[in-house]
Amino acid sequence: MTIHQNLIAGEWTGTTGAENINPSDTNEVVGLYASASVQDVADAIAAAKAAFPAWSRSGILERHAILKKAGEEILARKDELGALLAREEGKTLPEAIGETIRAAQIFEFFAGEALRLAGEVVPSVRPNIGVEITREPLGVIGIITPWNFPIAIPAWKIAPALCYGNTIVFKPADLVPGCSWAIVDILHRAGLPKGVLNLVMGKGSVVGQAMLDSPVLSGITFTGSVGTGKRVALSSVEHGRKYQLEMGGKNPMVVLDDADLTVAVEAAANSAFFSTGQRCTASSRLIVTEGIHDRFVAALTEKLNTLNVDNAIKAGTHIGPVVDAKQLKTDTDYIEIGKQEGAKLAFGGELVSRDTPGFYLQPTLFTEATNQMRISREEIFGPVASVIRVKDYEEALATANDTPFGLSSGIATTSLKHATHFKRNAEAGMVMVNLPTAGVDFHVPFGGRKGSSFGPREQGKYAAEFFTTVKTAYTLA
Ligand code: UN1
Repeated sequence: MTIHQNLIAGEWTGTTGAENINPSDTNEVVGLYASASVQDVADAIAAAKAAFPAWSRSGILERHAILKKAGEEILARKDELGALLAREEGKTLPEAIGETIRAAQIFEFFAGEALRLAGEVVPSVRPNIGVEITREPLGVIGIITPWNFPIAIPAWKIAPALCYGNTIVFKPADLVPGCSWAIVDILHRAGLPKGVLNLVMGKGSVVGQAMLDSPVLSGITFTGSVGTGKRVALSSVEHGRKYQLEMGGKNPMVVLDDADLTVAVEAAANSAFFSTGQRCTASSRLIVTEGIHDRFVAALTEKLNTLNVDNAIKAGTHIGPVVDAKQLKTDTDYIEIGKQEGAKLAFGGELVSRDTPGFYLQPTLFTEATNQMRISREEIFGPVASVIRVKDYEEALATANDTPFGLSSGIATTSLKHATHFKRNAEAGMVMVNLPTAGVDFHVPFGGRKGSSFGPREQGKYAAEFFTTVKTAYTLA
């Protein structure tokens, strides 16, 4: 099997690596991907540093053209890249193709942004002085991405980093290097000068750690676990660099008595179980007022009965496998914890076997849960959700906000009054009314509050906040 190599200073390199295994069929090796050493990371960082002066002053038309070309190629290859994504991560094929299209749209968006870079000219408070406020590229950016969005998250960090003139050392999750390798290959062939984008695949403990230890990086943008996020933060404080963290969620979906039951059930099922619940925007706390509680549970359970858990690339699969054995163990451990805590297992909870050997777990729903149980407080990151019964809207809102996290918060209601109040008072970075908590647009800010996120928002024009640094220049007329 040929090895997919790392890209360092414009050269493909690396002779040893690791197998990328398909979670829908553990007999299938999706590909062999190089593992970078600490020295490789040092070389990548040096290459990105050397490439920075020229790239940070590159013409906006050059940046526009490369980003546009990359977006076009990703879009043209959406079926092939979507299938690769489904095979390496376990998302269903339609979800995987959708995510690939989204990655293409992100490149297209930032291709446009490259042509819209602008500053401000304002008068000074002193006579005969002009003030210019401009944004300059930050420098060499470390990008560390998670396994659950193998193409969209790399796209939404790489595209703005390049658009605003930064150079990059990029470490994708070692579980899913395939789509990341493809994006880097596409950008390399689209004409990025050497050293502007460096790919270092491999383990967090080696590659990620070497990035955190580097005093050269001007910023690190990270999406992943709370534990690793903390280490990114601590190392960044030590080195005095900018950092941006997107971490966990324990997102609530409130269902009020006046909700349209079909809308509520669709939103809850999507939020909790699509993408196998492996989204930081997934909803795992369904907070339901007592007047609709029993009807909602009955309708949601009926819906869960219709969802097929199977091989991600098989037509008709609604929920793919869990990503690997370790995550599956976390999920099943939490199911046991939920039972021991006294929540009632209303649906699922069992492993299932299919034609191909994979990590298949039924969508799992608990009822009679309280917001104090561990299954309601800790992020599980699997197809496991619980229903928490509450008296009224006020208790629902208080329960929704009673969490260490604050990424996305949803409500199903037909009341304008409650929807309006919830939008204002939900302690979350994103609020969804009659919509799933997950599945966001690519052109508007993404991010959360409290333990979910730190630093400026990602995506859309708000991405400039992290990837640039502001300069204020005064000139005597
Ligand atoms: C989405 O819900 O569309 O890791 C995106 C995650 C998030 C992305 C969610 N950063 O799940």
